[in-house]
Amino acid sequence: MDRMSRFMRKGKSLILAYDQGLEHGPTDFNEKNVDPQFVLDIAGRCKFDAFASQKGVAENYWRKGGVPLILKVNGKTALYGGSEPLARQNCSVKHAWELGAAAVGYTVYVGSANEAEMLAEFGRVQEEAHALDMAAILWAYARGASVKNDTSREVIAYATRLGLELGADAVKVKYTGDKEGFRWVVKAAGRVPVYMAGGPKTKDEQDFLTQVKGCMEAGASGVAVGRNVWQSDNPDRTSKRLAAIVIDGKSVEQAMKLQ
Ligand code: FBP
Repeated sequence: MDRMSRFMRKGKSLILAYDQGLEHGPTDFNEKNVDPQFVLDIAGRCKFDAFASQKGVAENYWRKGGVPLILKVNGKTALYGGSEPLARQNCSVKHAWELGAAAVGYTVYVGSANEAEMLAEFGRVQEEAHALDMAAILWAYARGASVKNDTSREVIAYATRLGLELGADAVKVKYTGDKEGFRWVVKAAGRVPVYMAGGPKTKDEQDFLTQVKGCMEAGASGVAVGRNVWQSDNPDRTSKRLAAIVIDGKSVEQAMKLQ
């Protein structure tokens, strides 16, 4: 089995991200989704292709044999107030492998004054992951004072290109906001699958699904989303609609009819 087929269906992936407890803190959570079990249950029940979390959540809640795990091996908090983010490794690739993860995830803040450290660290993580037959997924987010527009087509295409240059098995980026721009973003990654990150929950679910449809039509290989699913009033219905668009290629109108 090749590294990516562990969490791809019909060449696409629907990934549920739940590392926001570290990245943003509990401010993203309510009484229900503050409980990792609530979110892990959505991932299993709604047949997500993978669940992405930090190691503590995985060690305490995730079990082998369920939804495949993508273990984030670096991260930082939102309490850091400076403009040049740095997220250092906090978990070894070997530990991710021992836990049973199918892949490791690593964030590089492209354009940050600290990017060199993250680029070097990702280089090691990628080699270690491949030696253990695990995929290495790059979260490539443009950040820092030098980055004027973090969702411009040029900047995001640079981020996906890094996925190819650095040997990532997939690269996850923010949406440019337009299908045409995202086509270039996908093209810049060559053969490396591109996933769209969700972002804050939209007021209207249809707006979110329209973004997802736009990135899929532009050639993306899936989405890795969190808040738009587990903050939804009806996470099961949102997940079903997402899968219809991402995996089955349905239109937004067709997806919105699903209950
Ligand atoms: P969301 O769909 O909730 O935005 O999650 C995607 C994600 O990449 C998470 O894995 C991560 O915690 C978060 O976005 C980081 O977002 P940001 O760096 O923009 O605060």
